[in-house]
Amino acid sequence: MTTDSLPTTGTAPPAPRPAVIGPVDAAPYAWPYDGSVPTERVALICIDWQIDFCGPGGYVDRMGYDIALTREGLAPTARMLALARETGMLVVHTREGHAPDLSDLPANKRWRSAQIGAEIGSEGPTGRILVRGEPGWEIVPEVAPWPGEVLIDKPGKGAFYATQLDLVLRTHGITHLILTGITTDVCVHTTMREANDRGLECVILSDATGATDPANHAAALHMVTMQGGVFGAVATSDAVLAGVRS
Ligand code: C5J
Repeated sequence: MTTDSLPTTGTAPPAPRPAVIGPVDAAPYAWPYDGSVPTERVALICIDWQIDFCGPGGYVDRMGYDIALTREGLAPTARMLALARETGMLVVHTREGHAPDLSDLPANKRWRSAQIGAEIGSEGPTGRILVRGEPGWEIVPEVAPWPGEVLIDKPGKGAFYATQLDLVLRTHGITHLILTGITTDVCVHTTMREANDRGLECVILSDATGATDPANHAAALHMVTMQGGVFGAVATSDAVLAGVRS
């Protein structure tokens, strides 16, 4: 779905000015592998920037993890969103969540969440945990979708499983992905792996992602750099900005 149904505010944004990205200073290779790419073929993927993952009273907070860690990537992601909107990249936001009747919630996922005191579907300070339509499931204002941007609702960790993402990317002629979001080691990594297997050229941004454990964040980024870039490359948001030419 897209955000066409969301209310618009203020004046219309200026028309995008397409540009070229690359080479971007990245590890283990200058991204992308093919030297450069027009922004019309690039999607900025913003994964699960939801209150449930980085807001007070949400799922991650209820599990007892530090939301300061999952919030760290918000400002760099906001800068990437500004760049994507300016240069006409496809912007894709994802949200992890389940139907109110929990018919798409695997029993083992529900059981595990209950073990850690944050059962999916139970009531919390931000509504029912990880349930579509609840306050905690919404994307935080710092990186909120604009009208017309793509919104992918996913029941799992990867953004391709049981969603229309593959079709949406193909329809728009997207060949390259810039990944931001939370959490680095779970939903961002799973999505990057799924995208890589589809032949999409991916870069994950070290400062525009975050995990519930700093060591897991570092390990997830390091894994990407193995085998010559087994899933793609790792860069910073500054490096991407420096790699854009009009
Ligand atoms: C998790 C996610 N960690 N968005 N989801 O359960 O990474």
